[in-house]
Amino acid sequence: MPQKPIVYDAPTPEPRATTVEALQAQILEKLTYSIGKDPIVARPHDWLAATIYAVRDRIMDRWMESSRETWRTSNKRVYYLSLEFLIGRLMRDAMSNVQLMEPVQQALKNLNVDLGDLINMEPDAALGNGGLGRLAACFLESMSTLKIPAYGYGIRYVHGLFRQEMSEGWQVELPEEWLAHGNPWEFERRESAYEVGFGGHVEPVTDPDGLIRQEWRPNDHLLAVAYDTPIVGWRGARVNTLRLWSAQPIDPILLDKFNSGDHIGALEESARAEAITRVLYPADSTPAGQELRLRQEFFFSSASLQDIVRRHIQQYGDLTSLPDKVAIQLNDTHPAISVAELMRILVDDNGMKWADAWKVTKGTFGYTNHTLLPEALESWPVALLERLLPRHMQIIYQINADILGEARNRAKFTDQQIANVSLIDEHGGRRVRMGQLAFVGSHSINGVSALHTELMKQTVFADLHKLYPERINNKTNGITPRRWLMQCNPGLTRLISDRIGPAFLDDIEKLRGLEAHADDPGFQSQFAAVKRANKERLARLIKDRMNITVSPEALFDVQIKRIHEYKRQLLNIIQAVALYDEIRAHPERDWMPRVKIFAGKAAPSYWNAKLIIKLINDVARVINNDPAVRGLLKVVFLPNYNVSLAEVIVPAADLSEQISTAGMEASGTGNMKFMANGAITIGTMDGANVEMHKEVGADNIVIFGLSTEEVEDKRSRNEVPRTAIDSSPRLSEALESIASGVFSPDDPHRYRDLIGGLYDHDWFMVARDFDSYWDAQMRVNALWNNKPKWLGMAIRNTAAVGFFSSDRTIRQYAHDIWNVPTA
Ligand code: 26V
Repeated sequence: MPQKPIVYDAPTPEPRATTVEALQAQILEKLTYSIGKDPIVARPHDWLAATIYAVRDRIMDRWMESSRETWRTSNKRVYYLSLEFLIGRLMRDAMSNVQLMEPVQQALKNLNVDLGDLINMEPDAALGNGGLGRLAACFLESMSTLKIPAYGYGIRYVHGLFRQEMSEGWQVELPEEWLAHGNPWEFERRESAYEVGFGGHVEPVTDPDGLIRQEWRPNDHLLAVAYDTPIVGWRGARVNTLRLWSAQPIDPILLDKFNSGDHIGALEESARAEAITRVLYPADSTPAGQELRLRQEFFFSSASLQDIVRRHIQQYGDLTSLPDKVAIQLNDTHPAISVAELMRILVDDNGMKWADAWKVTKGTFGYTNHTLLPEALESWPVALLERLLPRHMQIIYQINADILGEARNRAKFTDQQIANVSLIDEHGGRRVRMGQLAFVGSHSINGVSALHTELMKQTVFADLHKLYPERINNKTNGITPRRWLMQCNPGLTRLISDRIGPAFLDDIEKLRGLEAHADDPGFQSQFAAVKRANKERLARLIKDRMNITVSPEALFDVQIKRIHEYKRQLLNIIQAVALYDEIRAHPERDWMPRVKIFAGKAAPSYWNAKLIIKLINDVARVINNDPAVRGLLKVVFLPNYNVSLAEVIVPAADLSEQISTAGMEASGTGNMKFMANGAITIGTMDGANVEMHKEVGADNIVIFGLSTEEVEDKRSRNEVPRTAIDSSPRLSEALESIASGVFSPDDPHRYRDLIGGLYDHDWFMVARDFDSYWDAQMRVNALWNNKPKWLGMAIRNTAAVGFFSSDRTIRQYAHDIWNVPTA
């Protein structure tokens, strides 16, 4: 029988007042009684913590009400399982979403504290690598905004993504200490702790009623302890929970070992347990089968499923109704082992029949794919899975037998097709393909842009798509307009509101109303003034951090994202070199000043990506210090790219570089952030750029380069890049200067192999897209020189961004995949 939660009908506390006076008094109270600091000696950190506590209190009431409501109404819950949540700072987001920015600012001012200073001191929670993790964070905020009862489940990494520093232009990685001063946003929930097992063996046991079932007896256990963070929706619509798991030894004081005198052994054991949640893996150049990574994946999947199942049983009593009341979304394949774990829970722990359990499993899971790059598709050696998760390996074999049977008998697949849909990759050492596992265990498999979804059907999942043609669907990514427009660009938000009214704050598609004002000179000059102020702020940051002077008059040409060969920062920096040559060769021409701004981290083991960072810095040093350039071109690489830095750079950008090799960027979401903030995109027909082109119109975006089909064609014909290079004197000259050491006199051969790759295979089509890119950049120059034209385009970009709101994306997930209502 369902165990209803205890009905508590005694009074609950009065909601906290939100007046300036109340806030001021409470910040002081928190400082004194929660932090234990006299305001006279309080440090900025203490004020930050006190302010967060005061804001947090005002979120608690809504948090509890949200959860009470879900219990009361028996509404379906959505669980978003993700190994990454790149949430960044939370204070401004929370304050802004519950309309507390102004009273808190005033309250602090009365206390002689500057809110802006505090905002900038909050550590940036970098529990993710890039787009996939940031998407998860935007989705959480949209789910709260749309009043969907939802939980994010992930890992509470002690160290988020590494901190990047520069040493003579090379990236060096340092540990990120985001928890050093504690984390006032999180609540440790010791009562929500689960055991997670590893290793051991499987034993058949006979039930009292004579049925034989398998029982997994792990030989290694640890504890998953929950830490909860509130996620506030726009106007406090709802507050959902981000629940992150931390690993601890089962017996935190390891009594047995201590009592037997083995103090060191006890400490070793606890360090070993805690190691699981110590670091986030930086998406590496090869996802080598690190055992610890697999342990992380199972650890958080198992803890999350136990939590979900416990809550469901508590409310509904049995597990057959799981798909009606629970939707679990797998963010990429990282939680894909959940498919086998849920089967184990249903069949082994709850005695459900295999076929029924499989129905429940498929009805519950949805899987989102985020990349087609073969080297990024996860697979684990069978031997490793067998050792770490012996029962799950058996279950995977059983699932595979069922699927292959279906493929052979129902679909009449050939041997090659059978091999393609198999969960086991038999080439060179047997491995379990996590993409295939996630696919067959889900009722919905989605890509993240229209193009990417089409390519999924044609490539990685072609045969699975033939077997299950109704499963693949598209959900084009989105970004939350709260963080990426309203909070990071209050100037633009105010301007828009003054012009078309505030309705767009609640319905972002209303931004379309701006189109009517795009060519209005008065509005254009106000728009330009906002951009100018944002550029001045970024110019100050560049001066402070890099001691480089850039003029806010110049075109700010920005490429900020993970450094990867397919994203082609190399193409961008080669264009800078060619421009440098051209400016010196033709000083008489009417050049317009341009600043190329780069930021991004490279995976520590990804040599070419790190070399590209070094190249950008080498080129920057030469160009920035050459008097012949007369300041017409500057190159800046800003270290330690993260969410907070993006929030300063994006509103200041004029030109957004989205120049991946066609077919390789699943979606991109940075592209959407720039669009919202009135930057013009220079980009390839890749990922979501294709849909941006459609939404904003061909006249308001600068497109160049090979199409997906052309890239595919050149690759399949093994076409040599030589001709593209030889026929372009501009490109040849730039490549020769880089390869011969013009920018690296201390080590003239530094870039020989990097550039050699372009002559040899040019897998990413840098050489073959160069001329087209150059021409596109010259079109950008012409547009920039026509200010009314440029501003009209920029405004039309903001006006057309509505479709790329994560509210739209989440509505589609809710409607098509999760079957839950939205506000
Ligand atoms: C991972 C790896 C790891 C090993 C080698 C190279 C490589 C290349 C890419 C990746 C990314 C894996 C998944 C991912 O982060 N995808 C990103 O997801 C975003 C949100 O859907 C999307 O906007 C980006 O286009 C996509 O790259």
